[in-house]
Amino acid sequence: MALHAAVMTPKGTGAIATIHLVGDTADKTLKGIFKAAGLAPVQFKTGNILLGTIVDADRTIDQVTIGCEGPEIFAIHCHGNPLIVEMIMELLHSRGATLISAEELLTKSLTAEESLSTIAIEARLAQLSTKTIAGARIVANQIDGGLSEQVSQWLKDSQTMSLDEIKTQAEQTLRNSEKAGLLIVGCKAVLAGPPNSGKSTLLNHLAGRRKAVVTDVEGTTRDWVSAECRIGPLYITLIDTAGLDEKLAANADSTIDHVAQERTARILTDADLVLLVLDNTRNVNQITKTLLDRIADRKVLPIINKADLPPRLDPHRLPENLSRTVMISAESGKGIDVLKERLLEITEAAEVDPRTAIAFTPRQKTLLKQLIAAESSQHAAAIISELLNGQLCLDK
Ligand SMILES: Nc1nc2c(ncn2[C@@H]2O[C@H](COP(=O)(O)OP(=O)(O)O)[C@@H](O)[C@H]2O)c(=O)[nH]1
Ligand SMILES: [Mg+2]
Repeated sequence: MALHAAVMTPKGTGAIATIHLVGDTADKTLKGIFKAAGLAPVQFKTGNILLGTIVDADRTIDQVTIGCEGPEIFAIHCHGNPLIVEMIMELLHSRGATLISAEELLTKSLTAEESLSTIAIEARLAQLSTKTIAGARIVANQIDGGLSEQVSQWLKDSQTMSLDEIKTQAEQTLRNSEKAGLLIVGCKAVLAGPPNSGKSTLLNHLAGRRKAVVTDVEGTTRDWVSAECRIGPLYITLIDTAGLDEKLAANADSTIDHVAQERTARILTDADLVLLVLDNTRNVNQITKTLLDRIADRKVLPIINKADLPPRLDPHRLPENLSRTVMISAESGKGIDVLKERLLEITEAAEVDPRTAIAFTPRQKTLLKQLIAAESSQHAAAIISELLNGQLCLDK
């Protein structure tokens, strides 16, 4: 392979950053810019770790360790300051390395390994961006087991296994994939509800810091604010939207409100889960038809907030699909534990066995759907081999 360099650690400042230098001239290039500590001449032997400095002519850039991962693969571990990383990358570039992203570099080296199936390569790539430990376990299991194993089995048994059997398994895999996706890429939860019900207060409580503006003026949160939090095994992006208020939406003079409402509607469509925050001090009319329509086909967790104040909302008058409510006080934190439990229950994320087959890329999901719709065994066989060894598709 020609000489390539990539920063393997995520963007931002960490204590240490790792740069990979890969290619047939990597050894020679490194010898030109690395000065080993001590007197011994530099010997890059697979398995060795060397301590020294990266130098550009007379200028020392950083003290580093170099891991010799293979005859043509080196990992330079430098200090995490992005400026140092940039200087080393510039130096490597000036010595002939093409600078690429971690994903691109990994894809290059993985596709060069002929024994790896497309699913295995996808799993190795997905490991770079997995959001939770449970998700990482699931993805790691797909390299040899899980989906790789299931699809190989289909390929092997295509003569003995009936198409219906394969389709039933494919359907199950797709169902499991939805829950597992919440662990692999994270869960998007949208806070919705009438203005002033306490959405921003709840976001701040769950995120553990003050982020969304809390006021008692209706329609304060005109745009949206997001925050990350962990609940059990889940990594959740909470999105606080503009109150889904018909009065605001209908207000033709206020373009900002209108735009905010439109955006809210779009965010709602994308969400994995809606946290519907209702106000304990207002009657059931706070739930407007617009609001109901917008959350109609979504997974909804109904929350009654302001439990510390005298109640006016009769839970029995709520629509059937919103009847299993959780009472909380976002201000005092009362009931938040139950809310977290219900959230895990609704997403069913904790139930995913990491050994099961999971589709974790759009390519895999599309092919599984095609397989379920396949009309003949020949067509199915073609889809199955495409699934296992087809062209890698890097579009997210
Ligand atoms: N008593 C009480 N007040 C609350 C509670 N949660 C929020 N509030 C108040 O309700 C008002 C509206 O809250 P906010 O979070 O801005 O509502 P949003 O419009 O839904 O984002 C603020 O004055 C909050 O302090 C609660 O649990 N109890
Ligand atoms: Mg708000």
